[in-house]
Amino acid sequence: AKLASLLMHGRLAGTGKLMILPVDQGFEHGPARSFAMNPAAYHPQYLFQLAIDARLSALAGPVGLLGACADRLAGEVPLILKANSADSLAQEHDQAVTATVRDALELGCAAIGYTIYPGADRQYEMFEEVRDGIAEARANGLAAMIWAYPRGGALAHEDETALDIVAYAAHIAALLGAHIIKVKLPTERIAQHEAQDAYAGRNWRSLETRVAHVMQAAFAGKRIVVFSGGPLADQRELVEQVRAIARGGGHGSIVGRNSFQRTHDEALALLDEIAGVYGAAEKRVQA
Ligand code: FBP
Repeated sequence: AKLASLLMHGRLAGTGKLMILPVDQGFEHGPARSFAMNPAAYHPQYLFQLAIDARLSALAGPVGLLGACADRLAGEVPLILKANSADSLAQEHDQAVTATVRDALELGCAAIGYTIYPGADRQYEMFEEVRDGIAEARANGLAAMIWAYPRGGALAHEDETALDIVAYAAHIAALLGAHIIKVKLPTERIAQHEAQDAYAGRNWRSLETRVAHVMQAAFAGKRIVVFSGGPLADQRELVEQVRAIARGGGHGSIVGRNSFQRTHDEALALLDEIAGVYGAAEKRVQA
C-alpha cells in the first residue's frame, strides 16, 4: 500500500515511473562538498520544497533531515527514510544503521532504504542488517528500497559500474526483498573473469541495452529499478541518459547532486525535462 503511495504521487503518478530526490550526500561526502555550490541547500526546508515544487515521487534522506521538516511537510511529498549511512572520513566500506523502522513510522514515511556494498569485506553483515530492516518494514506495511552499490574488497573503482557487477548487485538487492532498487548507470566493462563468456557475443555499446540487462537481472523488470544521477553534469547529457534509461525499460531516476547543486529554477527545468521523458515513454507503452 505504501509503495502505491509513491507511485501515485507527483507528476509521474500512475505511470509506473518514479523520480526521487535523495539527500544523504551531506553524510556520505560532507556538507561543503554537497552544498557549497548552492548554499540554500544547507536548509532542510529548501530540499523539501524542491521535491514538492518539482512534484517528485519522493524525498529520501537520513532521519535528521526528514525529522527537521516532516511535522509540517510530510503530507506534501512521500518520504523514504535512508536508514543506514556512511561518511567519507572512514576508510572501510561499511554503513552504520542510523535509523529504525519505528523512526520511519513516526515520520510517516512510505518506505525505508538501505545501502549495500556487494563486494565489500563486510558485505555479509550488511546483508544481514538489511534483511532485518526489510523484514520489519514489510511487517509494518512499508516499502523497502536498496541502494545497490558494489565496492571494496577485490573490486577496482572502475569495476563498481561494470555491467556484470551492476546487474549482479541489482539481482542481490531483488533477492534481499527490495521493492525499489537503486543502481548507478552501467558501463560496457565486464569485470568478473568468470562472467566474460556469459556476456560475449553481444554488443553492449548502447546504454539502453545495458539498462535493459540490469532490468532483466532485477527479476525480469518486476522490481522497480531507478538509476542515480551522479555528480553535477550538463543538462543535455543527463537528459540523453534518461532517454536511454526509459528506452531500456528503467523505472526512473534518483537525482540528488544534479538537483540541489543547481539553483532552484535550474533544478526545476532539469527535473521537468526528465519527467517529460518518463511521462512520454509511458504513453508510448500504453498506446
Ligand atoms: P546523486 O544523484 O547525487 O548521485 O545521489 C545518489 C546517491 O546514491 C546518494 O543517495 C548518495 O549519497 C550518493 O549517491 C553516494 O554516492 P557514492 O557512494 O558513489 O559516493
